[in-house]
Amino acid sequence: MVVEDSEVVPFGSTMLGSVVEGCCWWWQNGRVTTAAVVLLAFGAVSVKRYVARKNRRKRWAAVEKDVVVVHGLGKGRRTPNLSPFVLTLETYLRLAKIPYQMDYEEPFGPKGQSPWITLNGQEMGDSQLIIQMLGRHFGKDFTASLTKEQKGAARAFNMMVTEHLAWGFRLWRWVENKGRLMLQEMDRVPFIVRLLMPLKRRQISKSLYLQGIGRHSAEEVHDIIERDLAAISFYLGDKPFLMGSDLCEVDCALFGSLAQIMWNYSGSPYETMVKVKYPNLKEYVLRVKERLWPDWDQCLKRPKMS
Ligand SMILES: N[C@@H](CCC(=O)N[C@@H](CS)C(=O)NCC(=O)O)C(=O)O
Repeated sequence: MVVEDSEVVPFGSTMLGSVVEGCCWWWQNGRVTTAAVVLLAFGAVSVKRYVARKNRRKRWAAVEKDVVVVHGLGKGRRTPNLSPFVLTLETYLRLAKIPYQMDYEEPFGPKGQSPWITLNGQEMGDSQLIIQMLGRHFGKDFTASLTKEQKGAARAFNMMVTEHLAWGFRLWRWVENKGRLMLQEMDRVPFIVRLLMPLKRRQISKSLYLQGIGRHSAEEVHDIIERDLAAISFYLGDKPFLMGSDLCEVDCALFGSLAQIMWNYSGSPYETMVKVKYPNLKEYVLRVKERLWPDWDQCLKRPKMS
């Protein structure tokens, strides 16, 4: 078959042809320039971030002596913080009457977690280690008047809350609820946070699996966690606070976690456990809140997310 000249469309004049030609031109003439521009942009962003980081540190180091700067994740709509660990630390600072200020600009610190603090220019991570260090630094020990047996129980409950219950609660928040309620409870959700949610969920699911709790069915986990909550409820009984009539360090950890359940876990089985099945836990949370957080509502204002 003879093809008429007019039917032959030169490759270069088709859309695909133009793209291919453009790419060839770029490969021959432009790739070095493009690489240089990308490198320069990357370098400029890195320098800008480095300078901003240095300036923040200068600002935090210049804070008044013995005032703790707490770096944490942002506030929630119904709790001053959505992280049980940040809430624990803030509650402790209030109990110990240690002056502090919050910072939400850089939530992840030397251990890659939230919270962390700057005190007199020194940085430190992990809420429990921070509480121990602050206790020594400021000469505060709220367990001093407890018997050895009570001290043992306080330590055991503290570990149960921070190293066991916390995993169960995390599983509900990130896997069972897929982080949806948490996003709703944040006042402002930066686009980047939404974008990275699936990645974070996968990362947390992996850590839950490695820890072990992520290998159980949801029903099994609910049962395991209920046993913890029941144990705390039985031990608390009619006492105002976990170890008796006075607040101590373990109450901060317990409050930090249970407050999340009270206000940020609507519709979870844990909400029913705390509010209905073991109501002394709910009353306990309200009691601690009343004692240490008289300004709770003011602390919810102007939520700020990093
Ligand atoms: N043991 C730590 C746990 C802190 C923690 O798990 N923080 C969470 C926020 S609630 C976090 O930073 N997660 C990010 C991550 O681990 O990558 C503490 O007591 O401070």
